[in-house]
Amino acid sequence: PPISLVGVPTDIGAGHRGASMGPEALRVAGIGEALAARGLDVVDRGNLNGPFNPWQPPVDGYRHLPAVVAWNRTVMQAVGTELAHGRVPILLGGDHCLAIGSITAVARHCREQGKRLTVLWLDAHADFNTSTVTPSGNIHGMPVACLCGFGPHELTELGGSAPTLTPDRIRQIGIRSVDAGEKKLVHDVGLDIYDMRYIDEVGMRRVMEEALLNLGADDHLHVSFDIDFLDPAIAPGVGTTIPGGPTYREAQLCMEMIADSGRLGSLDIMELNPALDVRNQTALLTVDLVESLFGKSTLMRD
Ligand code: DIR
Ligand code: MN
Ligand code: MN
Ligand code: MN
Repeated sequence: PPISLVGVPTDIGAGHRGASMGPEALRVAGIGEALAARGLDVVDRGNLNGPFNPWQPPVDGYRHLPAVVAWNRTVMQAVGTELAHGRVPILLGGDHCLAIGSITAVARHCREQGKRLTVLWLDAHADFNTSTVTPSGNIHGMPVACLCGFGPHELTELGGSAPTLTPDRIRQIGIRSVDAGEKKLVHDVGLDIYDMRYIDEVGMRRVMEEALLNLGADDHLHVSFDIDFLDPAIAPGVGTTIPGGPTYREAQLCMEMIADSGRLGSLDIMELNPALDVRNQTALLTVDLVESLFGKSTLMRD
């Protein structure tokens, strides 16, 4: 299927400045060329526009809520347009709050097409905070909660009504940092979390087999890839590094098994922070992994 790259140059929901430069770092690392070299039809739509980051403290538990809403409306519109044209949108973030708009558009598309949506959330964090339990007020720590109906109505009802998703449609992989109040919430809603301990115990292969189990022909798979999923030893260019993440080989296997499912319909690449990177190595690694996500392998013919 044809692919559209959509840049979203903002760090409006993050706790560090710099993810706004993510889209350009991914382009400099050759994301478009790498996908085109796989024989895919790739169009770069350029960057979306939105409010600048005023770098204000949180108000009532949310930092920059009106600007976060504005960016997410624009993202929802852009992703919806690509899906309606039968294309696979790749969102180049930008911080992870933008997954609210992205996944809200994907959920609407699936409803219209009678498809079931499964979301794979690759992240060090559960991103299930709310205004009352957040330690930071940063909305990039809240997108999964918002999508499940917990959050400000402007975000939970971005697509018209809440919830956009039920927790059973989400599988989280690589989790190793969950805040105290957030722990209770993810437990209460029964979120399907394949945390690092589980990956250690059973291995990435079985984790992915379980996470991808029962995907049928009518399923749309959305991958929301927070680059801090990766171990900081290989991916230093993110705002919130958490030690003990997937290695290069584990991350490759994760991507290859998603590719093998044949169901990938949309992708977010979030939280890449070039201001914290080392000679663009995290962007280059991301492009390498995205090639695998779109089917590159050592021995199989294209
Ligand atoms: C933390 C950080 N849990 C917060 N979250 C991040 O501020 O809510 N998510 N970095 O990706
Ligand atoms: Mn994260
Ligand atoms: Mn995240
Ligand atoms: Mn589709």
